[in-house]
Amino acid sequence: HEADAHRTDLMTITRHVLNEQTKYPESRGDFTILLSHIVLGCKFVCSSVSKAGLAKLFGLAGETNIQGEEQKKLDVLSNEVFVKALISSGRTCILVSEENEEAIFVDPSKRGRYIVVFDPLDGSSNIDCGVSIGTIFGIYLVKDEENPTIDDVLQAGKNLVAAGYCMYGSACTLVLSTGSGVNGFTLDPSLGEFILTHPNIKIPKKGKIYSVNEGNAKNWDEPTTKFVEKCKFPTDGSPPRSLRYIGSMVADVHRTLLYGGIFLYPADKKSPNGKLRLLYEVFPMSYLMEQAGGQAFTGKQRALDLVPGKIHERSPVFLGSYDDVEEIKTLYAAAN
Ligand code: AHM
Ligand code: MG
Repeated sequence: HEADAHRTDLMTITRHVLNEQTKYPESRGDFTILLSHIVLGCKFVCSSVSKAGLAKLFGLAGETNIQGEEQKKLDVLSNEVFVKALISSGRTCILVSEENEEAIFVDPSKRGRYIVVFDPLDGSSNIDCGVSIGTIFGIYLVKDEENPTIDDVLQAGKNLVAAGYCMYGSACTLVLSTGSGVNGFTLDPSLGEFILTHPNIKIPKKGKIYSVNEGNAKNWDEPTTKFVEKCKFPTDGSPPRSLRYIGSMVADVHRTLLYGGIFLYPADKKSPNGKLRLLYEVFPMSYLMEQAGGQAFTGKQRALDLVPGKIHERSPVFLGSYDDVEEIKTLYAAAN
């Protein structure tokens, strides 16, 4: 009976967000409109990614097509689609993309209240072998809509009003938080709609998996080295943990969120700030982790407390199950 209700009473992402927004009587539907443009970008990328293997055959990327136009690489194309969709929503004022060196200030005629920071296609080194990749995004509000400045973007992660990612994997999954928990939606390709499939995601308090690029171990600091050593050779009688590392942040974080565990991209001697970017990688994922009951730590502080000094700033990050992140915090506290 209940299953039947689910089949006929579909909770789409738009319906879900509209429901959430009724909590705010002053809401004007702007956020819902903004989100529908982000969703459009995700659907476009999803469809392109699924055809990536056919690119050579049909000249979809990196080649000249029949009309003699140079075809664009998937990450460049995805970026263009997101930028255009976000501007045309009429709800944004500043955009920061991993693909653009400078922030984009939206023309006053199309301006709105929201700032969107995003990585249109993260993990793009995985495209050619068909491994999961994703889009990551965070949303802030501008202080003064008439006068947006770069300082509006350089806000602490805790000021985000929403964050999410879309994973182009065995299914296309969009995970979103607007500040009251985390929900997961799966694209039904026959409907072209994201349907609520993972309501109110909570990360297990403690996990059995760690996820890190161990090829960098030679250059790690002591707390990271000790933590990973403990994962492999526990001294408290617990069984060793499993290692899973895809090298695609969205996929590694998605698994961590659903199964529990910890994802690490630490600092090392060669990259003292780690690799991942604060605004559109570390912040959105940290926000989702906290909203799901987990934690995110930089090695020095709560990740969401950081205030970026520049838009493409990097930071080390340790995020995932509450207890697992607590362990790494203890190791850093002992080292200082
Ligand atoms: P990218 O933005 O150039 O794709 O790099 C980000 C990716 C993340 O998805 C992933 O977590 C990380 O790089 C993996 O890095 P590494 O290959 O050093 O392990
Ligand atoms: Mg990236």
